[in-house]
Parts: sequence; C-alpha cells; structure tokens
Amino acid sequence: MSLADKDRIFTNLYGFQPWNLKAAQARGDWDNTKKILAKGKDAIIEEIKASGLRGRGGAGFPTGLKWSFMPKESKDGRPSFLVINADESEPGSCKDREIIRHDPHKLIEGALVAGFAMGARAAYIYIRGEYIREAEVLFAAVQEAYDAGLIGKNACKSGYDFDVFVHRGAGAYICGEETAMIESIEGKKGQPRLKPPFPAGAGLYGCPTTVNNVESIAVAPTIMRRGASWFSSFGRENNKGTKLFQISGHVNKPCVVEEAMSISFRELIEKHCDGITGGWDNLLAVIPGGSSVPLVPAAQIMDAPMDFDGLRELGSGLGTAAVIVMDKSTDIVRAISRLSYFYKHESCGQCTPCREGTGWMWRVMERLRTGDADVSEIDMLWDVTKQVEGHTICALGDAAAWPIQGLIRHFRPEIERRIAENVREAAE
Ligand code: L3W
Ligand code: SF4
Repeated sequence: MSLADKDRIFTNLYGFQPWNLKAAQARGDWDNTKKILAKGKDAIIEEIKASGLRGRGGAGFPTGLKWSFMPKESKDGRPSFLVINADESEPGSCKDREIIRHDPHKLIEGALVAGFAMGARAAYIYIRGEYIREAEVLFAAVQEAYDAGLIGKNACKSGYDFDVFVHRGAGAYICGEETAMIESIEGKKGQPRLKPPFPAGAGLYGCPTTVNNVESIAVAPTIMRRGASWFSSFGRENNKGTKLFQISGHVNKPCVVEEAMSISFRELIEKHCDGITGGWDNLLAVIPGGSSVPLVPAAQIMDAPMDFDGLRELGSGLGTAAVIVMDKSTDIVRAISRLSYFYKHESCGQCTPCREGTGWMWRVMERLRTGDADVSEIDMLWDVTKQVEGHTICALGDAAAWPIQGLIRHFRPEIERRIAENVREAAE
C-alpha cells in the first residue's frame, strides 16, 4: 500500500510554500497545541506508544517506550532534557535537512509536545555544522515561536515553561552518536560514553535525557492530532507509520519522499524515481538504510518490504531509510572501499578495535580494489570485521564492519576475479 497525498505529514517537504510561522500555521502546525498538552503527560506517551512509532534515526527503538523511561517527577531537583539529533551525517541521509529547511515548525512544536510528555525543562537541537542555511532557518523559526509565546515561559498558555536551544556541531560524524552528542553539547570532545547508564538515567549534565531523531519528534504533533490508529494504519505489524525515504544513486529521479512504511522497493522506485537508470535489468545492488547497513543484491531487494523487519530478514536494515541505488556501472569494491575510508576517518579513536580495525579494513579493501592481494586475505578481512563488530563502545565499529561483510557475502566472485586478473597481469 502506498501513501495518498492527504495522509502526508510533511506537506511542505519541497518548500513550495514558505517555512515561516504564518505559513506553518496555515498548514495546521501549532493548531491548539494547548489542547494536546492538556491531555497530560501519560496520555501523550500512551498515544505515541499505541501509534507504533519507532525511532527514525537508524536504530528503530520504540519512541513511546523511550519516553516512558524518563522519571515522572524530579527526585533530587535535577531537570530533565530532550536532545534532538539533527547531526545528519550518515552517507545517503538527507531527510532531516528537508524537514528543517522547509517545515521547521513541525520540529519545534514536536519538541514542545515530546518535552512536555517527558517533563523536560528544555530541548537542545544539535544540528550538523555543515547545515549552515538550515541552522539559519532553525534559529529564525525558534525565535518566531518565542515571539508568538508558543515556547518559553507559559508555552502556548499551558502553564508550562519550555526552552529550545539550537546547538551547531563542528563536522564530526561521531557526534551523531547520542552520548558523543551529549559530550559535545557539554563542551567536551565528542566521544561516545559507555552504556549503560543510558541517557534516560544519566544524560546531559548528568540529568535524565532522551535523545531522539528530528523525524521522530517532528511527526509527534500530527500523531496526536490525527490519532495513533491513523498512524498505525500504515505499514505492517511492528513496522508502522509513514516514513521519509531518501533515494539517491542510479535512479532516474533521485528524491526525498514520504511513503507508507513497508512499501516494496520496486513500487517506491517506480512511483517516485521513474525507475532505475538503464532499466530494472541494470540494477546491481542497493544499500537500503544509509552506509552503515550491508548492501542487498538486486534479485533479493526487488520485492522486499522497505521496513525494519523486511530488510533485517535480508541481512541488512532500514537504518535511516537512505536508499543508495547502484546499477551495473558501479565498481562495487571501490564503492565499499570508499565507505571504509569514511569510517576510518570518522573513528573517534578511543577504543582499539575501531581505531586500529577501521584502518586495517580500509587498507585491505584498497588492495582488494586494485587486485593487489592474495585470495586468502578475503577470509582474513572477514575475520577482522568479526573482531571489530560487537567489540567497541559505540555502533561505529559495527557500521564499519557491516558494509564489508555485505560485500564479501554477495560479491566474493568479483573480488576473486580482480585478484586473479592482477596476478595474471603481473605474470605477463
Ligand atoms: C534505555 C535501555 N534506553 C536502548 C535507547 C538508546 C538509544 C536508542 C537506540 O545507534 C543506529 C546505529 C547506526 N534503556 C535502552 C535504551 N536504549 N536500550 O534506544 O539505541 P541503540 O544502541 O540500538 O542505537 P544507537 O546507538 O542510537 C543508531 C545506525 O543507527 N545508522 C546511522 C544513523 C545515522 C544518523 C545520522 O546521520 N544522524 O542517525 C544507520 O543505520 O549505525 O546502529 O537512544 O539510548 N535498556
Ligand atoms: Fe570511538 Fe570507534 Fe570506539 Fe565508537 S567504536 S567509541 S567511534 S573508537
């Protein structure tokens, strides 16, 4: 099932209308937000739980459940905080950018609704440093919301005080990891913390904190207005709602589009991208969830449901739903080697398997790319990925290992061919 226009949450995704408060209100944002807050904290959390919303930042953790981890009342005078992850740096991902550019009031209203439900004193929106124009829009939209009394003291005349701060990053991918983000906001070097404790127990400034992705927060007001059952009518069990897909690479019309969760890959591409360049027979492989998830070969993904479970069953994942399409003109070994370089470059360096392993993996990948390797090194590389996976403080180690595992799993003959040809050339 695909999404009808009347069911789209992000009605200004392409910026056909202004982003400002007046235009946002005309689209339905900030419409009687006080009434949503009047439902009470527990009712809001229950509604979000019932909607089936799962985190849109990559991990898919149930959003309402995460909110419920926050303390109901402050026991020791410590405030609670909401941190919104707008450090969108995953290669292939560009959906949060579109929300902030064209629909920032959905995010700010969502911050108030989510923050209120969790008893948060303030929200910090951590925006990727490279998003310069987007940060300008966000600063201006937050100021509009303050000026209109929608946030700040007695937000929306609800009797609730709630601040929103925008914090710009400085260009480190790792600051998108939630605890590195917290460190960075605190003014420290952005390095992930060990978990547990999870941020809900000890987060920003040691206070209870929830970190949510931009999209997860921005959909909350619409869910509250249209109801959990409306949202959960899209997708399938355990994979509910609408979702922003970002489709790049070898399609005729790359785009960011809101669709029903669980739409098939084929329908997604046919409906919104005018198909694959050179036709469906020319499709080689797809990275369906941003560079951190393994690729899926063409034959397996064609009719797969684009959701958490469907892609996990294929040994990959929905991630951020950044769909990177590669046709047969792609040098697949080179593509994955380039991703290896990215993870090596972005490793924060505090744990040995990641700091050393990402460098080793990239160097071996480069030799496999040129064919300047022995066939036995394919298995050795596989072993190295297994030494890194699951042995690091944060998920960057896994993210560096999985694309290589996907390549070896599905394209081993191509790697062997390069090695064989290089050996032959050297002998001639
Ligand atoms: C309390 C528990 N809270 C889990 C919370 C946890 C976090 C959320 C998910 O990585 C993935 C990563 C990237 N008590 C809890 C609990 N939580 N158990 O739930 O946690 P986790 O550890 O499963 O994931 P994560 O560390 O948040 C996110 C992948 O997403 N990814 C890339 C994303 C990139 C961006 C971007 O560019 N902005 O988001 C793509 O696939 O590799 O696997 O909040 O605290 N018992
Ligand atoms: Fe840093 Fe890598 Fe360890 Fe994450 S896995 S904490 S990025 S060294």
